[in-house]
Amino acid sequence: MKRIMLTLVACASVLAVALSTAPAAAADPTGLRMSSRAAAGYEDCPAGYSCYFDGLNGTGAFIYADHGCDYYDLAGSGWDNRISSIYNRGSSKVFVYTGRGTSFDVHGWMPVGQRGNYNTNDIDGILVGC
Ligand SMILES: [Ca+2]
Repeated sequence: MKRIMLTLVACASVLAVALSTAPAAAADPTGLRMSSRAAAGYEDCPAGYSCYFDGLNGTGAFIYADHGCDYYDLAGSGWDNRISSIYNRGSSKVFVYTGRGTSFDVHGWMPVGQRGNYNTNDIDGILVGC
């Protein structure tokens, strides 16, 4: 019985550590995660995610995506025409689009590990590559 109790305590400790290291996030209608705090710089983008910031140089409110093979339409999310900088800390190339429906264009892309400004505030959608 004592051994079982020790195992349970050990498991609870591991779970507590895992929960405390997860990035703070709230659900967002686009399927992207929305940070609960503003970023002070690119380094606030969690490792393994691609991050999209309202401000230049990785500052301000930001949203992030943790998996590839998904297109995120920003309509109705509060993030349409708002992204000003990107840091791709994920594992696949990221593409950003303007327009939607049957008329949209690739506005640019961000290779893995790269970051930079998109100071046009005209991004309507994000494709995280596979
Ligand atoms: Ca902006």
